[in-house]
Amino acid sequence: MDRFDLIIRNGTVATAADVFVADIAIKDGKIVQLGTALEGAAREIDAAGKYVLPGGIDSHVHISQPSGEGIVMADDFASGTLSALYGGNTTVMPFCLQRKGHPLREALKEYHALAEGECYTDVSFHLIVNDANETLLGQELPALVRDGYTSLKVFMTYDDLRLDDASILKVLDVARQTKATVMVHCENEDAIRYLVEKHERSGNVEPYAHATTRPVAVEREATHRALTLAEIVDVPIVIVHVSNGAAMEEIARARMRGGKVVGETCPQYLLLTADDLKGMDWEGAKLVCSPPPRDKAAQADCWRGIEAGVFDLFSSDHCPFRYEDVRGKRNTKGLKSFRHIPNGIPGVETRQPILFSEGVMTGRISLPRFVALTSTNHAKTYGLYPQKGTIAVGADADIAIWDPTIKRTIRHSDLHDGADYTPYEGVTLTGWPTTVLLNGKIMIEDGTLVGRKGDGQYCAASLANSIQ
Ligand code: DUC
Ligand code: ZN
Ligand code: ZN
Repeated sequence: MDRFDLIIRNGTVATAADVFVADIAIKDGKIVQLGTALEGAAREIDAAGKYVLPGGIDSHVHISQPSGEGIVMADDFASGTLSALYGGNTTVMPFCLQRKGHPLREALKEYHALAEGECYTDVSFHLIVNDANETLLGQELPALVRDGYTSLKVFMTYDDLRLDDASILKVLDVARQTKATVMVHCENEDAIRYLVEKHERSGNVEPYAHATTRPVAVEREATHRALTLAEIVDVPIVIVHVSNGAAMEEIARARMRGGKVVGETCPQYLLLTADDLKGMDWEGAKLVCSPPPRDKAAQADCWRGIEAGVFDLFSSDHCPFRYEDVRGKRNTKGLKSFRHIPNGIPGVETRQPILFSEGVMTGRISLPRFVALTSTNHAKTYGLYPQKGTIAVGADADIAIWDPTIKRTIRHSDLHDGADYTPYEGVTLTGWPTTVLLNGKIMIEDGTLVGRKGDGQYCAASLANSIQ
């Protein structure tokens, strides 16, 4: 009888703290020993010359989320998690959306049913609070937090999703009492609506108008307001998908006042600009997401935020819609206005390779900082650490082995999501994950899928590791 199920030998192991050469021994899905010249496994993987990293955790993805009327998200749990796996991820965190007037438990039951037996990575759920009624706030949310749903998102934009400030204050208050983590989408809906109506009146309805009707000022103001509300309630807050330097400054200022703020940015704010939404007939719709990409200066600011620690999380905000599909980006409700283009772009598979190539390989960030931004901080922020997000004795054996020498050009035909395009077509990156283990099981081996649908499981979050 072998002592171990598997040894990963001689890899360069990186955690959020250290880089060291070691063997990793795995037994019953867990990491059980780190050392040199370990022996006694049924199987071995030679990782010499490779980086051995904690599996990526993408804590901001949208899968099978009900969208507007006639609109269908391009990924279900099978395609979304398969794409994530190929991108070196072992856990993703999608959002379970409350329907107005309905309990969250009802949506959760349906969401679990969609995920059950379908996943290639582990999953843990955030909640979206869409109807902050007394029953939800007083009874349902506290019980859900106890049951492992410890994070929730609120929106300051979108007519059918936004909460007003009074409701956000109530949600933050429940979060303070229950130690739940609140994520906020910061854009000022009234200002956006004013600009949208003005644009439409003047016949300015092309996809590029999506960017000009959601300028930096609407994000900056809402970011400031969300941070202020959290300060008043005295509770930590996560500002998601930050796109520019002005919103970053708000985060930095709130921290200087003593606020506990987690900042998140995404690949689109490093690689795309608003100009990419211009021209090409309706093709700009492919890049419509909110907040929109900005300009080169904002890209440089976001890089600075990644390097200097304004951002703790680098997530994809994978929110895929097909382009050649009236249920996707071509949905204009017969009016041909940017206003009806579903917001969101795919990116769960390319998130880590983009930051690895553009961040680590260029020397902008260290390997431990990469691990922190793509895995460890996600587990710590959302109650999955140290079971997930690190390479340590006792942790789940969720591991991605990266070959830093592979140079590959992104083509959507090589990706595994359910969309029909990638915003990053033609971008060449150096360094890709080649082998991925989930709970000790080899899922992808040298680029080939060997794991099965259903190998990924649901993981409840734990308040024991909450950021509060
Ligand atoms: N917010 C997100 O977080 N994702 C996609 C669309 C949106 O508005
Ligand atoms: Zn959002
Ligand atoms: Zn999102």
